[in-house]
Amino acid sequence: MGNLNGNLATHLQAIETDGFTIIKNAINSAVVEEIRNELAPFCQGQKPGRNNFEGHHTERVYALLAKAPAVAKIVEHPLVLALVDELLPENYLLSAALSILVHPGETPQPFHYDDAAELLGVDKPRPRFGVSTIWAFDDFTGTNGATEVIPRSHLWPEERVAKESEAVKVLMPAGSVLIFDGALVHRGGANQSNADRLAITPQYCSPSLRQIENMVLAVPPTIAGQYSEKIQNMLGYNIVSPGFKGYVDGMHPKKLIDKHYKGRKYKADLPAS
Ligand SMILES: O=C(O)CCC(=O)C(=O)O
Repeated sequence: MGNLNGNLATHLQAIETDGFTIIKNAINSAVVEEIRNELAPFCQGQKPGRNNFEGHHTERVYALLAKAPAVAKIVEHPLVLALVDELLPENYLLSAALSILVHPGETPQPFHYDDAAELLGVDKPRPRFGVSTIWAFDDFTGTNGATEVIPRSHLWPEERVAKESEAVKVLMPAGSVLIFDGALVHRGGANQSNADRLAITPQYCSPSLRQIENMVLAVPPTIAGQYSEKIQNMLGYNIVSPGFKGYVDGMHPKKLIDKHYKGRKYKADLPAS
């Protein structure tokens, strides 16, 4: 199991400066296998990507928390969340959680960044609105489609165009995680090997941003109930103040998971008077 061991500040500094950091071997091979096994039924070659971004030689599985419950182990991985806690405002959301199985023959993905915060009318460089992670479920090698990042591109102006020569391959063993600023330019690499490359990308965003995946529809209350309160909150089963954002029919959304939920006005945590 990877360990921040007081390196939290080093990782945070790397994300501030370079836009990314890597925690090697953050999960062990048993967890890697458990998640791979849960995903396998959804990766049977039936649903190749629908465009160059998804990748015509790639299989993507969305709404993962409705399909592969062990994925929760990486979504709420304590080392990752220790960093996200520092990088995003309280009550941040899970914006996306999908797997990306890149088959041999895949071409490079277009360069992009994940936060889509330009929709807010805030050009880069801008305050941080998102943090993305990419977990390796196969070793990321020089030839099998390892994610490529452009160091420091989270600080670029909006109009700057990425050059091929600026991209750096993220080489890391299975079980490791790349953590990066939502404005960092990156892409999935070309798979020129003869083996598949599996990754899962949980992405987190500011509570003021719309999630990429519509999480409360993707993971309905009957399924969300099996997860921790932290995950339920990140999916959107929570009220965020100010503004009472997230209520359903005037009520706390956790009531859809547990009809006995007492809501935010419940006083049990207050000292008895
Ligand atoms: O597959 C990868 O390595 C990166 C994929 C990615 O960045 C995306 O689809 O947003």
